[in-house]
Order: sequence, then C-alpha cells, then structure tokens
Amino acid sequence: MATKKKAPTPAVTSPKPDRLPAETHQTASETGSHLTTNQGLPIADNQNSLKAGTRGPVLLEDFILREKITHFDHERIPERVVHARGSGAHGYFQPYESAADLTKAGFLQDPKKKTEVFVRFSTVAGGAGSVDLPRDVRGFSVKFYTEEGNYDLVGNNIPVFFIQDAIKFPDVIHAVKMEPDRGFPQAASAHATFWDFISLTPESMHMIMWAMSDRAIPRSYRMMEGFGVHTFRMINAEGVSRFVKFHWRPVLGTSAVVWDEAVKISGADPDFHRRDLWEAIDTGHFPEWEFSVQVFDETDAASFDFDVLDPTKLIPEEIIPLRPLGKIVLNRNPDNHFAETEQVAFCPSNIVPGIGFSDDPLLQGRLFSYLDTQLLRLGGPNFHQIPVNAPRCPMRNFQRDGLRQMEVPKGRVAYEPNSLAPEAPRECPMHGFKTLPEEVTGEKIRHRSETFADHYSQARMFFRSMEEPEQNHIASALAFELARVEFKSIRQKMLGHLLLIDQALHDTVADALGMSGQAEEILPAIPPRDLAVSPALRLIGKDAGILKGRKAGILITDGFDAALLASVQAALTKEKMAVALIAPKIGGAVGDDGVLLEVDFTLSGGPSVFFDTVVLMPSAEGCEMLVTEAAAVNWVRDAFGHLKVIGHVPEAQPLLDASSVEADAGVVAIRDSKSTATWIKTAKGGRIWEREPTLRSIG
Ligand code: HDE
Repeated sequence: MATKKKAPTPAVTSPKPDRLPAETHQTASETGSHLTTNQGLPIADNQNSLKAGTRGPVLLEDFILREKITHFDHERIPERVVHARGSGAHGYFQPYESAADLTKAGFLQDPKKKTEVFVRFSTVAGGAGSVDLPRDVRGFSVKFYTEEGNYDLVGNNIPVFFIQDAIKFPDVIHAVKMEPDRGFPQAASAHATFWDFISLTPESMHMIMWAMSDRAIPRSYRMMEGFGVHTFRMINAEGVSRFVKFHWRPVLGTSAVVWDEAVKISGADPDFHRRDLWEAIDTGHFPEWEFSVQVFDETDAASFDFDVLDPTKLIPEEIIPLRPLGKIVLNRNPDNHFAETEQVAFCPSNIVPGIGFSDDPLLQGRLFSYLDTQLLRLGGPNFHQIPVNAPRCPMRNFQRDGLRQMEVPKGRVAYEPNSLAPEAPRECPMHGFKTLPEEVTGEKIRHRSETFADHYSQARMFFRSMEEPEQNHIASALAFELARVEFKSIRQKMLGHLLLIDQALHDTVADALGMSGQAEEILPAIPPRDLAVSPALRLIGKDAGILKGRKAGILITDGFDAALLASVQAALTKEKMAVALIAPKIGGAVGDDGVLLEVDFTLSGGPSVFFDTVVLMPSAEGCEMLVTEAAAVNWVRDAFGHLKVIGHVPEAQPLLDASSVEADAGVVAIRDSKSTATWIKTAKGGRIWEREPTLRSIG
C-alpha cells in the first residue's frame, strides 16, 4: 500500500494568530471591567494557553491555565442522594393574622411582618440532570429566615410516605433509583427493583395510590400542594402544645398533566417545570401558596382510627379542617443556580421556638440524616456560612475552625462558661429553644407499634375518594408500571395488594395486564376497613377554574386574520394568561393586513403539550398546507388527546378533520369576540374529561 507523504508544515503568516477576530472579541478597554485570576491578577489573554512557540507544547508554567482548569475540574459537588434535581426561588412569608393562640413562633405573630424564604422544589428519584416530568413525588422545601433562626419545613407534594421507619429509607431509595448493575432506569419507578420492594412492603400501599395518581405528574410547581407529612407540634407562650399537620395550597389551584403529555413533555422540554417557575417569576407572575395547619390535640389523636405518628396516614380535612396561617409569595429568581439552589441545605432539625417534633420514627430519623448528608455534600461543618444557608438573624457561638471556615472569629475565648469575655454570648433561658417536656417510658425494643398495622384502609379511602377519570389514571399507571416488571411473581403479589385495596381496581389492572385470576393471596395484618371518602383529596375540581398563570398556544399561518388574533390575545391577556404564537416558520407569519408577526415557536419546537389550551387560527391556504404536515396534525391530535379545549377559526376545519378531532363541548369555533368569550369560558372549565373514554382504554 502506498504511503502518503507528510504535508509540510505551513508557515504562519497571520500577524496576530493568537487573537480572535476583532469584531467578536471585546477587551477591558471597551467594557471597563478586567478579567482576573482568583488572586486578582489581571489577565491579558483568555483565549490562548502559554506555549513554546505558536504550534509548540503547552508549558507547565501556565499558572493561569492551571488555575482555570483546576477550578473547572472541581465545579461539581456530590449531588443530593435523593431530590437531586431541583428548582429554587426566593420570596417571603406573611401571616394573615397572629397565631399566638397556637404558637409563640415569632414569624407567625404579626400580619405586618414579612419573613424572607427560599423554596426548593424537586423530583426524588432522578439525578440532577434528569427530566422534570417523570412519575415521581415532588419535594417542597421551605427555609424561613426568621428572627429566631432558620426554620426549615422540608415537605413533599404528597401527604404520606412509603415507609414508617427511617431504617427503611435507604432500601426504598435503592429500590427506586437506577438498578446498580445496569445503571438504569433513570428517574423512573417502572422497573423490577422498585416493585419488588413495594410488593414486599404493605405499609407503602397508601403512598403507592398517591404516586400512581396524577399528583405525581404535576402541571407546574406553581400548581402543586405541599405537605409537612409528619405530625409536628405547635407550642404557645403559655406552654400549651397541640399537634399540627402542615399544608401548602397553591393560589393558582392544584393541577396535573395527563400521562401521555408527561411523556411527550419530557422529550420536548426536560426543563418544563424549572422553566415554568423561572418564567413566571421573571415576568412578575409571582406564585403564591397558602400556609395552613390542621390542629388537633391528644384527645383528637386518640379518637382517630390510625396513629398520628404513622407517616403513611393522613387526617382527612373533613375530620380536621385546615386553618390558614399566612401565605408565601415567590418573587425573585436565584442569581445563581449552583450557589443557591444547589447549595441550599435543608434540615428538618432547623426549628424555632414555638414549633416542635413528634415521635414519628420517620421524622426522628430525618432529624439525623439531613445534617449528616450536608456535611458530605457541602464539604464540612461550616455550610451554614454559605449565603443561602446563613441565618439572617445574629449567629453567635463558640464553634470554631473546620473546613471552609469563611469567618474570622476574634478573641482568645472559644468556650463557655468563661470569665474572660464578659461580652461573649450566653445561653438564654427566657427565649432560647426548649424541647417540650414529655414523659417517655418503655422498653428498649425494635418493634413496630401495633397501631401502625393497618396498611390498606387509607389506601382504599384515597382510591375511592377519586373521581372516575382519576381512578382510571391510577389503574392505567399501575398497569403501565407493572407491565415493565419482567417478573410475574412481583406482578402477582402486587395484584394481591390491589385486591385488598379495591376489588374493581384490582380487576381493571389484572385485566389490563392480562393476568385476571392470578393475584397472590396476601394476608393483611389488619383487614382493611371502609372509611368515609374524602372529596378534599381529589384533584379534579381543585384547578381553580381560572386561566391565570396558564398558557395558551395559538397556531397561525400566513394570511391569518390579524384583527381576530389581536382580539383573542387581548382577551387572554385580560385573563392573565400567557400566550405563545406558533407558526410553521420561526421567522413569523404575515397576517391578512400584510404585517409580519414574530412568533415564539415552530410546530415541532412548541408542541401543544406546552399549552393548557390551544387556538387554531390558520388562513384557508395555510390550513391546506398544514393538513399535509405531520407536525401540525400531531399538534392538534395531541391537544385533543390530552383533553384540551380547542378554539378554532372556521378555516381550520380541514386540520381538525385531518387530526381526527370529533366535535365535542371542548371544540369551540371562534369567529368574533362573542365566540371568543365562549371559548374562554369553556377553557376555564379545564380538561374535557368526558372525551377520555372515547380515546383511551386502561393499560
Ligand atoms: Fe428526605 N432527604 N429523607 N424526605 N427529603 C433528603 O437531604 C431522608 C423524607 C425531602 O430541596 C436528603 O439535603 C431520610 C420525607 C425533601 O434540598 C437526605 C428520610 C420527606 C428533600 C434525606 C427521608 C422528605 C429531601 C438528600 C426517611 C417529606 C430535598 C439531600 C427518614 C416530608 C431537600 C438532602 C432539598 C432530601 C433523607 C424521608 C422530603 C438524604 C433518611 C418523609 C423535599 O438527607
């Protein structure tokens, strides 16, 4: 084989080979701000490393290159072992009125006083780079920077949990995370190890009903409820203690997407929730939640047919109603995702006087775990000095040194009691935190209380409280997830559990799996009872009936009716709804008035899954082109399949036909302002649930 001759090295002819083209490259003389190393040394050249000759090897001497690359190599810290993917925002909490009868917590006394908060929403199972819309529980963590220290309420969007004892947490998390040999699936519970663990853990059944419900695929972080999950205490100035359960209620209503939408959104925009939160705050539409408590005392607790220390149980609002205490408003995006959202360290043990823990064994374990994890994640005991974690009130003690000490404590006294530093801080029996004195007796024992043994009654209550479409979605989710489990024995066991929860649910799932009559018999520790249903648990009906905070997508083509579009946009803006324009080309579309209108998305870049409701406003010619375009047909078909209200001009009829859209109450013709108003009224009603059985079967 002939060998090619090596080409001679070309001579460098450019007079300035080390410079970027002048037109794309600014220097400090133009911007007035010079780049430096971490030591403050001004940098002359940020484009080229130090080399022996322009084409020669890079020199070890290049301390600027080494500093930059070394810092880059160390940019990541260990991601959270759970809840790794999150989105945060700053805001404030403000009480509606004094809650002094209930608690002495300073931030709950004065309706005029705002307390700064930082909130982080998260998924649980996926890594930091995973998608926003898997089927999963969502974290809802709030750090209140109160004048009495930081108070962290580290909750979820589901009011119960998978397990009753902290010792099981590593197991449930290992089961749901990527399987250790193969490293998949990422951010998904639909796999063998998760269902293997669950099928052997009856206490999970109530949580499983929630996790398979639409709660696990929220429409937006802004439209998600939050729960403290455990029973906590509130203690007033007289020392009277009551039990509480914490709730967050979104002002925009609670809302979910449908599963097929979640799947498509995950591909089209993995950052769907993060973007949604960011954009809402960025455009001044500040999300808001009402903070409430269910208050009950020992006598109430004794009257419940479950143990209030059991985190797999909830107290129906029909039994203990919510008492609103105040609101949080998120009004500022982080300046830096890493510095704030990644480094924020929540610890359920961060508490203030007036709030206390209960003996819930899951909570007790959490009181240890979070501080421990932050030590690893944030590299030492001084993480409270990171700005997002630092208390806003004075922080004084004699703790010293340690990795990443950022402060310079003064003086020779670092102990207490002392006589050498009379100005130094001292304990404060008057205002200091005091644990509620409680009598504790009992054997040292590893044993679950018998009062925790009813694993099915509340699971049944939750399922039976749902509206029919919600029940169907739970059945569908179970059928989907279990069909992804390759071990028949696990599916059979799960069918056995479902049989104990609800016969009809079992029958539907067994039928969808093609496994009727194959349920493994499971003997419950306590036979499930029929509890009163709790309509407050439903999602349908909780979506506020408003369009505020939601998003409409309007599809246009060249020749669209410019006047009608303007009036539709004005009507939606009046409803405080965000509007996006979609056209076949990102350059825009020219209206019948000859004016080019810029648009936000193309059909593939802005699929209809991004929007709560859609309007089809093509011209007749534009529609002729759209019917031949798969992206357009899918756009409309998906909007219909996802049960959305569709507004359309008469010219769009061929596109509706091509997309197999059957006229129903949710398909509304728009010709003028009157019919626009009808469409808006229909859209306020939310999804067209009656459409669903005509489109999808369970499975
Ligand atoms: Fe967590 N959990 N958890 N958890 N959890 C963490 O702490 C843990 C539990 C929750 O936005 C970790 O800082 C144990 C219940 C949220 O930064 C870790 C147990 C609830 C977040 C940890 C539980 C939660 C976490 C991982 C069983 C709802 C995200 C990183 C005893 C009430 C916080 C970190 C954020 C994070 C441990 C159970 C909510 C490992 C041991 C129940 C929202 O410490």
